[in-house]
Amino acid sequence: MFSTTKKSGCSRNLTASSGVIQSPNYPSSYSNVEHCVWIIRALPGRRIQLTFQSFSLQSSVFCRSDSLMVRNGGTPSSSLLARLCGTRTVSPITSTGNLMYIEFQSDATITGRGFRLTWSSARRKELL
Ligand SMILES: [Ca+2]
Repeated sequence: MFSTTKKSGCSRNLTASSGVIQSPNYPSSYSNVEHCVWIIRALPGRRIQLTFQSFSLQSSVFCRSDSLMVRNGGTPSSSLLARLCGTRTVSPITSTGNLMYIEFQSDATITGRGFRLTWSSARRKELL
């Protein structure tokens, strides 16, 4: 049941039980004016965990310039689990349900190396 459906550009719908998400061109720097959305859809009753191997985006106040946003659900209006930028160690992020909406954006100047993460889904108790 592995499938990856291409949306536009770097955006993807992900329905496998695990996988890798990385910024465009990683491990080289991402470009200016990127916009990628990854929607992870796990099986009902499962939850999703992201584990970051590396994270380095342009740093900015409130991550207004470049950002990675992780939402607890499958839409852009789902509640925000994390808004990330800068160069940092990111702790694992876990959803409460079987959907996760991940959005990467960069503005018109200054890029960074980007990020790489692995995601996996498991029955609720297995991740806790
Ligand atoms: Ca930037």
